[in-house]
Amino acid sequence: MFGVLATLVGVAAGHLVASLLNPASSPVLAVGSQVIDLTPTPMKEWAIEHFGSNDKRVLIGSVMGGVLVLAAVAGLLARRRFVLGAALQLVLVAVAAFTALHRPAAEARDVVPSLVAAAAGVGALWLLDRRAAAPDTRSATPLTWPVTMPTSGPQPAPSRRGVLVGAGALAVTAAVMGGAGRRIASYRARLTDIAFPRPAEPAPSFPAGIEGDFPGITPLRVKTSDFYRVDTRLDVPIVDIDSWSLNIDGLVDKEIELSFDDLLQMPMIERDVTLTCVSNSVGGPYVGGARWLGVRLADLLELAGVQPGVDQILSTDVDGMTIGTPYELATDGRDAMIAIAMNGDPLPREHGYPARMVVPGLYGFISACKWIERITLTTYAAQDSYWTKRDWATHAPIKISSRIDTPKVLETITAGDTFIGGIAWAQQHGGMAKVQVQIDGGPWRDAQLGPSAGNDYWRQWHLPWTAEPGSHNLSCRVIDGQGNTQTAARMDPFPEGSSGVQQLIVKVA
Ligand SMILES: Nc1nc2c(c(=O)[nH]1)N[C@H]1C(S)=C(S)[C@@H](COP(=O)(O)O)O[C@H]1N2
Ligand SMILES: [Mo]
Repeated sequence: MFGVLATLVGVAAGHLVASLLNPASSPVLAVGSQVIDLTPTPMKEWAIEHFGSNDKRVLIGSVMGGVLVLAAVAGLLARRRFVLGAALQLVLVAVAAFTALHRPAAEARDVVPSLVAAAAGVGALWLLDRRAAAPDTRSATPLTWPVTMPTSGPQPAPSRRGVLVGAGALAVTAAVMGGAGRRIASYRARLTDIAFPRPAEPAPSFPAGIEGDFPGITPLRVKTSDFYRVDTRLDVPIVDIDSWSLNIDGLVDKEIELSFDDLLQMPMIERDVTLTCVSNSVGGPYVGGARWLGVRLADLLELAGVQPGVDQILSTDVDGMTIGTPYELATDGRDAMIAIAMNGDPLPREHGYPARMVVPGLYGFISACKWIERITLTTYAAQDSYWTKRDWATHAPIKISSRIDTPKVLETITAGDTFIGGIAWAQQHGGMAKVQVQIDGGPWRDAQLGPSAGNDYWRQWHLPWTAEPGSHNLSCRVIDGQGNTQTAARMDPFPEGSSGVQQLIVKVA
């Protein structure tokens, strides 16, 4: 109990100090991030599949749980010998300090929150321990000066009241510090207003989706706040737009450094692009459509002058995370860009503020570097990126796929006239020709397609259906403009993206 409370005080103090310096150096977050990086790929896959977007909360919860169990042990040890308990606490903090200092972009001052956590934790433990050992002033004989502690005979009972008051005060302190830390971090995370230039190449006007007429189908443009998020971070980096810059280096004629204002001066393109995660299983949620505004990657590379022999564009984010993009694919004429706005607003922190890469047709893990700070022209032989080190593919074009949004898995619907509907996407250039639906293993029937927002964007579809009572098996598949049909051959997301055809069972009553 004491150990747990003292540790909470320490962790909260560390979190508060970290929110002022660098939120990622908070002891819990540092350890949590380290756990993410060390988790073997199959286990990560399993976590994403079972906890979905809750995977981070589950992780933080387990790290905290583990720490608190050790903290309780520290508390018990401290009751016997204070030094032992304090030592165990210090070991815990040392682990946090070590991980905070070993993050890719760590600075020396990242150790400060852990030091504060250590001081506060051990201090709290000492206070509680002393209270517990202090004689109860109410039941003791009136104090006389000088106080003579009995050297033999029955020891006075420790003051229960003193312990409770001390524990309560510490609990309140921990809660206040923890809460303040969160508040400060989110206050510092608010975005500055940016006046965006008019795009030199605006996107065509965006068609109205069919979601209004066919409720349950994913909106043609996903609300920014509903857009899926996948990254290795527990927090979001707080980037100061005035000191941020985008650097281009490696095998280039001259190194380039551009401030955010420099970027704003360049010609902007605006594009509707569908982003997909390689970890998405067939029918899964990690795919979204948005309108992006940014500078063409080709224009930026031209400023630097790319030398012969380059086959990888290695992007580095503000914390040293790396993503490798195949050079020949990113520069084959597709609208690869460094985006600074999403659906007309600055990129939200979660999606890469102040700038990120967007490359149509490539999975996010080999293209969509958020919080980007450096673009290095290099080779796969010379440099490995984060996921390549974890054995994921280097060349992974998005596989054509489709999803049934409505009816839902295991949903019970009423018999009669209804519809089946969803979303589908094909690779760039080819575009999309058809979506087909199969009911109870019958013939594949052509669905009606929603409006097109270009070849780099997904498309809605629906098929009228007269649902007979009973249980039904529904599937869908997409056929692209070059005649390729979405394969039924099942593949897991690792190492280059899932394939197969979604099958779901619905009940009609
Ligand atoms: N810096 C950084 N960029 C990143 C990632 C990351 O972990 N760190 N994750 C990538 C992955 S796997 C995907 S699918 C996309 C997701 O982008 P979103 O979160 O904006 O949807 O971002 C990519 N960019
Ligand atoms: Mo991803």
